[in-house]
Amino acid sequence: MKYPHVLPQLPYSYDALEPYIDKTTMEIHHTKHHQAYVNNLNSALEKYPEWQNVELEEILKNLNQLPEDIRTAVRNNGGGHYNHSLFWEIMKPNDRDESAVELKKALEENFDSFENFKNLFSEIALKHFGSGWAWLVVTPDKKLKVYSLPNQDNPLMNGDLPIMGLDVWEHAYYLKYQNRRNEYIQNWWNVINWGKIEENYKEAVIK
Ligand code: MN3
Repeated sequence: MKYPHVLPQLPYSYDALEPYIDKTTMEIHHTKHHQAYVNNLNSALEKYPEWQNVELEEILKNLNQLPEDIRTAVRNNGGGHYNHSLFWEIMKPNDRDESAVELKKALEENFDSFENFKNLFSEIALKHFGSGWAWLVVTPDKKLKVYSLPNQDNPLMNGDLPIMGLDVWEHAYYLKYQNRRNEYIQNWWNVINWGKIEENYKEAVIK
């Protein structure tokens, strides 16, 4: 993804993740929140042509090299654009297929069992204080790891590769779930696109 950044199309309709994620939330999240990150990222990069040809992934890995006056804007809005682009892709309606065999094997090896992984990820997402994301990442030594980060920060900024992320900003769930973040998290497991996450995993381990 490079400047000028554009809002990616959702790979499904706004109501496709019902009843777990409601249509209105999806529509506002995509057309208002994500669009705002895209617009603000473009305005930040507008006056620095030398950064316009750099892949967003590379920019996020090297934030300290950015001109200081746009560093925070790019961290927040570049992070927001990257995170949401990943988020839409790792969801899909009712994924009941038992694919992603390699990923699930790796999750079992790293977290003892698939259930343990789910519980750990859910707990980290639940306990994250304030706005942020829960992440499943591949570390430089090719291990799988789970942690949360504040705001729109991204594992790329830590040298890890994100393969799955859960948005726990209130804008992601408040209309339907209000303060019940745990219910949102538990329901979210019904709309995971395991095939896409496995694809991300395979790409990350060969990088
Ligand atoms: Mn969001």
